[in-house]
Amino acid sequence: MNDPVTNDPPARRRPVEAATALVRSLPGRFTSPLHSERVAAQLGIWLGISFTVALVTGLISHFMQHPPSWMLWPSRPVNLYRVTQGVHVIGGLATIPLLLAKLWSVYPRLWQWPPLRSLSHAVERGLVLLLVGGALFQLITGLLNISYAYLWPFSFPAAHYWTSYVLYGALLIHVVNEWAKVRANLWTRERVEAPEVTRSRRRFLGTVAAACGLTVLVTVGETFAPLSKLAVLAPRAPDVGPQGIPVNRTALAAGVTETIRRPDFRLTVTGAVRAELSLTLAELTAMPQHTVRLPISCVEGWSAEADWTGVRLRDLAERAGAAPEAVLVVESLERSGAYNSSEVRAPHWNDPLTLLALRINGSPLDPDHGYPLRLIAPNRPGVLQTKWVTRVVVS
Ligand SMILES: Nc1nc2c(c(=O)[nH]1)N[C@H]1C(S)=C(S)[C@@H](COP(=O)(O)O)O[C@H]1N2
Ligand SMILES: [Mo]
Repeated sequence: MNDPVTNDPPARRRPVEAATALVRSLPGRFTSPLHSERVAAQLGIWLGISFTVALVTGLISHFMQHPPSWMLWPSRPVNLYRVTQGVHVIGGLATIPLLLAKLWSVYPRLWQWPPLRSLSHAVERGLVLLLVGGALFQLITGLLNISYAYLWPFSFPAAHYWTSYVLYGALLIHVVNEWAKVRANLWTRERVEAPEVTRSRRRFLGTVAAACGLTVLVTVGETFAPLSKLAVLAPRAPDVGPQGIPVNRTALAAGVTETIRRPDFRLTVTGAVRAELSLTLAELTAMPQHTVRLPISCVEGWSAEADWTGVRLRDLAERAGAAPEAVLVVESLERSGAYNSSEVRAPHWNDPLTLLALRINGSPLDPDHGYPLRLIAPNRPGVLQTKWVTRVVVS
């Protein structure tokens, strides 16, 4: 029949109609029982847990590195940051297979027809877009960042931090929106499922769990030494590097190969002190030496333990007459670079485990580990364990 208005022959409208019909029929084509609300709800619960853990451990890391003035992080337990950051990074990696499985289980809904039914439907879909985009952004940039592939012009920590709020906000609203489905699928018993559907659902979820477990198994050795041989996918092995400890920034990259060897090297303690100190290496070595076993716990998830020997930061601060609640800024010979100084607040510098170390595992520090002097403190991100230390400013 020709168009009643234009009297055009029907062939002219056919491509549009055919496309509409195709898209309309798409959801019906995804016949796998794994594209079900039940699978989506089960994976959703696990994703909700893992994103919550990532948010909490991520905020711990952020606020340890950028504490507001009233916030005082404890220096114990010694391994706390090592654990929270290991959980953050390795848990994040294990979330990748989980997220892919979830996206696969729900992707037929991308072809919902009509795409937007109402304003509230549009808002709901926009929210899902934000959720999926945010989750992919966090996991992909996080993975690239720990692999040292900085493929973007922005600051990763800032982007990762702010995106986490957007993502978690979208996640909370999503959970509220979907809660009825979760309850209907997971907590009400009257739903009967054909036995073969149950079997294939369990097999699928088992495969996803195995993929997550395998991800942990081949990376956890970067912080858990007994499994270091299995850490084939970890960007850093905990025992590969000069003196058996990994290095991120070398002395060469930091531009300090000349300055660290200058015979006029001094450690100065200055600022709000009774008596400024200016100490040679020989004078530092003549002070009481202490040996502590502490890890370097990098924000990238790897960590490595060593025996460090040197002078207590507390002894230096007391000798200079710093107030017990003072804030110390430890400065490096490295001229530029985001990590060339770090703040040490009272709980950390008063801890007898906090040293300016001269030796690692019995030998003088390798230039790449901070020769002649480096900061090492308990429960502290690696980025704050300043290497090539030359000055302590008290305020
Ligand atoms: N001056 C300075 N100190 C620094 C860094 C840096 O770039 N410059 N990197 C930090 C980071 S990110 C880590 S994880 C540790 C690593 O110490 P290591 O190289 O001895 O293992 O050093 C920290 N100290
Ligand atoms: Mo680091």
